[in-house]
Amino acid sequence: MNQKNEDGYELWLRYRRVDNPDRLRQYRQAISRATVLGASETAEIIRRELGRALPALLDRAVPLSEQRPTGNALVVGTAGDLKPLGVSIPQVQRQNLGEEGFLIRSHQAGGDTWIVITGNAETTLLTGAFHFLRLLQTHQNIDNLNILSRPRIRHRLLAHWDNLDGSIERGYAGQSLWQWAELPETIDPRYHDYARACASIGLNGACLNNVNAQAQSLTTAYLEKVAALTDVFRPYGMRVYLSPVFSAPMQLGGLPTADPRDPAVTKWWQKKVDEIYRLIPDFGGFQVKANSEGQPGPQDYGANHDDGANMLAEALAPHGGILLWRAFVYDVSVDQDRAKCANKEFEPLDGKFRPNVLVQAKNGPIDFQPREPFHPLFGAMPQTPLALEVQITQEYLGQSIHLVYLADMWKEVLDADTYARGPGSTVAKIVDGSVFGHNTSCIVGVANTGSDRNWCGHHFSQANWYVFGRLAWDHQLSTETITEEWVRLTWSNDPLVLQSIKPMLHGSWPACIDYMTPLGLHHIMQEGHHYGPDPAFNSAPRQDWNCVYYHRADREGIGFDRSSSGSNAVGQYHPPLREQFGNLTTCPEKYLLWFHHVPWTHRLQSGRTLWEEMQHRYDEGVAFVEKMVDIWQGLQATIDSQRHQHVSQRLAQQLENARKWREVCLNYFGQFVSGEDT
Ligand code: GCW
Repeated sequence: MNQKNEDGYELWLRYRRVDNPDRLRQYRQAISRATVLGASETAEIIRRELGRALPALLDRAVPLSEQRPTGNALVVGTAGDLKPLGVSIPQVQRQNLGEEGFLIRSHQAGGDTWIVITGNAETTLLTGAFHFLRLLQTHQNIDNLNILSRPRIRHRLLAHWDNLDGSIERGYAGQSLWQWAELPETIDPRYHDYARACASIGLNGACLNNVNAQAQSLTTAYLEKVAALTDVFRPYGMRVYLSPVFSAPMQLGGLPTADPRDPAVTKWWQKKVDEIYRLIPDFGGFQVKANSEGQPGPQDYGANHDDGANMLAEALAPHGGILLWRAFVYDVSVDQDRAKCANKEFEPLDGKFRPNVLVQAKNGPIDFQPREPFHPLFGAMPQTPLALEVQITQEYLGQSIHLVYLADMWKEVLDADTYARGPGSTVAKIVDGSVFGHNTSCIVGVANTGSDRNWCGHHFSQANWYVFGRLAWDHQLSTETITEEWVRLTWSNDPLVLQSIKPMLHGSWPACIDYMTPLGLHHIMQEGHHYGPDPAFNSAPRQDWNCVYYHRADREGIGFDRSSSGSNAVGQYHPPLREQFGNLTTCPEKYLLWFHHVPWTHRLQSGRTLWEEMQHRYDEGVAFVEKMVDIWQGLQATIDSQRHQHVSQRLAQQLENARKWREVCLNYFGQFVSGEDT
């Protein structure tokens, strides 16, 4: 079978003819025509999407109209618009849908059956339409539909670390999508495709510029460009956010200070925010990195995070904007253990933030490592809504060269029990607001998109964008469900493809941990670019930028002692976790070297000594990449050669890199291990 070549631009929206004859028959029977009610731009987008998808999937014409259909049909409209057609959505159900939910329901209209997609706003109809198309793309039964779905988290954002010169910090898929030089006059058609892709997986916001921000992004000229992008995104239900630099009042306003307690500074921000809302009435808000890695912030003036955050939040509040204040801070004067810094700075501020402030923490306390225990800030600030930030772009996980599927990593974090209000206080439930009763919530994914034709560099990195959106919408979905969807949508519904790719995806993250940083090791990547291994590195300007700071290997053993006899970072977790993590014998082995300095001869559950186990893990990690190479080879005849070759080349590189990781790490750590330890 020779498949037509594909370049990956279509992502998971490929709309190939349904190649299951029974399903095709069912779909053709159920959808003889389609009606999209409403005259808005969004309704037009839905019409375009259905006009593109249905004839392609069903391989025949599907007439589209704005009229009451005859025959079996797909009907899309808000509850209000459906009424004249005799479709009434009960009040309770409408309430249940909330602002963003959609309902897909089979409806008897005389002798005909309609499949009705509805919701309270037009953008929710778009999400519902994409959901329905996904059912067809993945060959699901569409008889007797009754699907009500609403997001568990209110703000679901991609954060772009894009600089105004077009480069992307930690971007591995080309240049920024935003053509600042051409905006606002020229609208790159790709902006529509970007918003469409985001909408299709339920995302509703994008922060356009790097958190290491430039003041220029707040100038009127740039705001006009941002407004033009917003005009494109709006009908897709996507809001726009910006990262302001805290010192902007000095750089742009010529003020002598950016002290948040100075009335002139407050005034400057108010005027700036008012200007933003004049140009962009539905502007989402700000995401701020302050007093972190050299960025300016309130502490430069003896003020604190709450002063800075509240000043900006007050400017945004009258317009309905939110303020995401990042908790990624690690000032050595706060604590010698970087993992403890954020809690030490932020916990005392709980209760001091304005209602539209969300404190944003990364999934773990260090920095997007292949695996980290959850960030102890989740559960430590009951009075403050906390936003969760994960990194879709694979800064520390092989960038766009390694196939590493992040679904299970995020799920592990979301499902982690913080015990903040007893058992069941998972990170997911803290983030969605349900544990502490907050009515605002947010999840942020650092984007992996760029100007590469396939958007993400690696065809398989698209899966991480996809799964981020799906989990942001519903963190209760199983990763198996999402994986199955993505493979069917992106590759094929062919059972051989499914059976081959699903285990590759689910095995790829554990394998990456094993060949890079097994058993709780972390941050032993090369300085700066963070790509390869460099466990010996010890010449950074700060201790906690050195790899030796993190692994602490010596003649006795290896690992960072964060138990109560060490840095006591375990003390930042609620019981029973602090005891569990703090005790060498009860600490889950996946976090062993994160929390303990462990003797080389310590025996693990496998019966192997630590050193034997480390060697075993590195071997296992490499072996899995070898397996992926084989599995992929077996799909040569089933996958189009363009994408097949692209992935093959990257897998070959990944294998070479994984072997390198094993060689470098085992050689280096092996020096500390004496004959008797092995
Ligand atoms: O992981 C580190 C990255 C920086 C990044 C920083 C942050 C945007 O290496 O490139 O800066 O985190 O999250 O602020």
